[in-house]
Amino acid sequence: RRFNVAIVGATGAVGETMLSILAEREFPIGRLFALASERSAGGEIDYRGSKITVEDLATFDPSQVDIALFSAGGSVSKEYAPKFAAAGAVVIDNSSAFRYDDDVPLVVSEVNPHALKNRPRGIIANPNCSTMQLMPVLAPIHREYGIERVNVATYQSVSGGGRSALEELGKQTAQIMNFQEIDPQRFPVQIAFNLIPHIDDFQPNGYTKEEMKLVWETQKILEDSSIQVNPTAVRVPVFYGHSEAVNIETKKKITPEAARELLGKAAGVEVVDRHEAGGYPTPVTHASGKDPVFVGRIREDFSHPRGLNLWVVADNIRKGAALNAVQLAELVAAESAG
Ligand code: A2P
Ligand code: 11C
Repeated sequence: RRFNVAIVGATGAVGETMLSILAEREFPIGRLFALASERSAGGEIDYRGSKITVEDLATFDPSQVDIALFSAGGSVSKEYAPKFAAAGAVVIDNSSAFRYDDDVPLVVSEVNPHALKNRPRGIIANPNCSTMQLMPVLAPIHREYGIERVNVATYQSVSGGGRSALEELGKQTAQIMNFQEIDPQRFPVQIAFNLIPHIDDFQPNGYTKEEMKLVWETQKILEDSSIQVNPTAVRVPVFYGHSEAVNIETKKKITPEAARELLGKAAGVEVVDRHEAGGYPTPVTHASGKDPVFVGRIREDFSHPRGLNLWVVADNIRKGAALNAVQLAELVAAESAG
């Protein structure tokens, strides 16, 4: 069986990667619809050598769509995802619009695929990139050793902020190298040659929403609200690939050797952990453009009897967004085959 697929936000950083991953993985597409705003309607995008005309989401008829992948921001999802679902499409939504609703499953393909079947609203949420890459690493450890607490500091690349954010890092870098004044637009302060401990909106408790997503989404995906998560989310001047310094406290002690062995067998995870120069993953040398979540610097936390340290790196646009969305589409497609 073939599926009519719509990409909402097809001209964006995530949308265009969704298209290339659908092609790479030879998703069984019948008709493909590339949707965006009125601004880019009428333009053309390339899919496996043929041209597809971008259509305006606002005037598009969703009744012909089987599976819709949304990545055009929360407000677009809030307005249009229910319309697509009502018209009969299964919606896979990459925004934070529905992630915390009890009747919307939040799914990482390797971790909780069973949750996707229970979708009374016809909407499945794709996790946020910073939580996404942690899950294939934490889930097997949680299953065997029980995770009580996670301390995580993120080092998030600018591509998480979309095309305009990528452009701002490029432009500011060139301006600073040429001794020109910069004028921050997309980020609150200068991002080139700087770090910004502020992603998404501040919450009443003093954390940012990006930090709270790590708490809410980890508990929902691992189906365990007793896991404590203590997050700090930082934007760094890297184009592609989020990195995370992670410290976990488990119920049963896990040694670095046991962690290396367990993670070596985990789906979607690649261990890169040699104690030598370059023997650890970085966004540029390992993650960018690749599918796995890379883990290195696995070592005992000698300040705690059951603590372990990890360094986790992945391509935030691929596993963190577009790849997982396509993997969820594959799971949905497999339902009608089985
Ligand atoms: P457009 O190119 O027409 O603005 P990014 O995250 O890289 O900034 O991309 C955002 C994506 O969401 C783009 O494809 C953008 O389309 C799309 N988008 C933004 N606002 C709307 C809207 N109101 N209706 C439809 N698509 C939208
Ligand atoms: C970032 N994580 O790196 C964000 C992007 O909740 O889907 C995705 C925001 C979200 O800026």
